[in-house]
Amino acid sequence: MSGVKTRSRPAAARPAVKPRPMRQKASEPVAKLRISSRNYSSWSMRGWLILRLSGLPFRTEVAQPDDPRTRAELLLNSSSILLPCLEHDGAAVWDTLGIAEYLNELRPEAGLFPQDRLARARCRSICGEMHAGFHALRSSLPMNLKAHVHGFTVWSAARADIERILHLWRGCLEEWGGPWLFGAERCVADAMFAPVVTRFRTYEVKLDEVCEGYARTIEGWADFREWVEAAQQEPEARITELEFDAEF
Ligand SMILES: N[C@@H](CCC(=O)N[C@@H](CS)C(=O)NCC(=O)O)C(=O)O
Repeated sequence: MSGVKTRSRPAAARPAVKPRPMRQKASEPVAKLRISSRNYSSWSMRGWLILRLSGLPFRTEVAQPDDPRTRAELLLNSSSILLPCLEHDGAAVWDTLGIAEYLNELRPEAGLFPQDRLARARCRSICGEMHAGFHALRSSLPMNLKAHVHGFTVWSAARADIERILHLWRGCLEEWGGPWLFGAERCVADAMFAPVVTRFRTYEVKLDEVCEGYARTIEGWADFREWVEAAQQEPEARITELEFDAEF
């Protein structure tokens, strides 16, 4: 893992990335993103970060997916009942990648996907891989932003997932020069892998220099920090059920 040469510089020496403008178009309807737990729901975190990347003004509503009335209501909007779910201008969009594609169509200027065709192809591939895979990692190292686990033993299947993720990160950082996966600008892929960074921190997964640099880049992202801070304030409730949900 160590000794990989990349064109990216150490995080501290890099110039700050310009924040994206948060302009609201004159007649734009206010969007609503329904999420579940900020502390435990990695998909909610991804959806929320992607919305922030898009620059679309939105409000966030925290649903209690284990409450029967909420479940019935969620079912009306998203047949999967799963969160996050975006409601905007008559559209209900669920599933993180569905939300990303919707926002990309709505706000192409936001650069949710890289401009370069080859980079965009890789971006879609690794986002899809994150979305559909890494089940061992997701189930045995669940996201829990409030926790810190010392001496955690990572079983072999989860270790293989971790190695694959680090391989993907190194490949992108080397090819596009960092500090984000696809170069100087954040994109959907960074939002997709942001919860993985939190898992690495929670369970003390050791990273080589290149991946550690990328993890720090994610941790320096103002929107990411805002989410993590809000998660610290989240009241504990109904959580044991969520904590062991393999999809988290
Ligand atoms: N593939 C979906 C996964 C969404 C998902 O699993 N959401 C979980 C929260 S992280 C959920 O809504 N669980 C509630 C339930 O299963 O009732 C996505 O990309 O949005």
